[in-house]
Amino acid sequence: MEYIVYEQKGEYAIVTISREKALNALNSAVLEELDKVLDEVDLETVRCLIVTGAGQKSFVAGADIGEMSNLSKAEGEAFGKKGNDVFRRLEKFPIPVIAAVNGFALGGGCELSMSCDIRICSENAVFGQPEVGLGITPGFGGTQRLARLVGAGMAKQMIYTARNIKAEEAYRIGLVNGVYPQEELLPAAEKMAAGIAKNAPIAVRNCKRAINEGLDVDMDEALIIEEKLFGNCFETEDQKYGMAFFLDKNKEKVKAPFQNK
Ligand code: DAK
Repeated sequence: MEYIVYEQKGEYAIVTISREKALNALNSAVLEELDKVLDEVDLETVRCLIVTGAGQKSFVAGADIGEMSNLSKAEGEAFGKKGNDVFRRLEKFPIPVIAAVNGFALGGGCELSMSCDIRICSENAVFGQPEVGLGITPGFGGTQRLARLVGAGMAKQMIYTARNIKAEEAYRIGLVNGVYPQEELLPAAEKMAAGIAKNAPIAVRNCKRAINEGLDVDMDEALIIEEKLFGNCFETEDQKYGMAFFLDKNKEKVKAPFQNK
């Protein structure tokens, strides 16, 4: 692959968008490779994914404005679908995805981070949806995901004004869960990924589904979704082992890794 670097590190893996000379902007090739790399994730062994950008300046500075500038309506729609499909795939990816936002996350970059389960960022990170300044609307889910994450009022302010916000403000409004010095960002993401990876994988996956699917329906339906996914954990080896370990009075024992079974 030309623009994506994929590295598996034990039970988690890192996807790095690597198109540094254009601040990792998303052109069609990057979007296609991002889709392809998800096919390569070995879901038997990888329990958490980290998405980040190459370099110390930018996570993703948006969709590629050069490529988009001459699109016809039909081409614009096709480009939008390509982005939407891969972002949605990431959002519904069976395992948790952490965005380690290492700089600019503008337009499609902010939208990419919002399709991940968790966002943490470096101190120099900048978030924004500048699309209305370019004559378009956010097109990779920005109007929908930003409003769900930070509330409609704040999302509308950010989107209508096209004003960028810095890391601390992103933290204050709940867009990111933590802010780190640049050199500590990836280690923090890796530590979080490793922490997630050591929990029972079937239970973690079911939590992701329960939260995501539950947020799309009313509370009555949401609780039924939760019940089913809760029930689905029973009779797994990991549930039996996890509970038996807790009930075992011999606290000297070291907890064995969960088996994903
Ligand atoms: N696209 C293409 N190239 C980009 C880019 C982008 N989004 N952002 C930066 N670059 C390129 C620059 O052109 C420059 O290339 P060279 O001139 O060196 O060849 C290189 O990266 C370095 O950028 P700068 O020289 O501008 O660096 P600065 O530090 O001065 O400024 C900046 C950094 C991030 C503030 C600035 O580059 C900037 O404002 N970039 C654009 C940010 C932006 O507006 N992003 C949002 C794009 S709109 C759709 C679905 C989704 C979307 C659209 C349609 N459909 C449904 C159809 C999404 C839209 C967007 O994301």
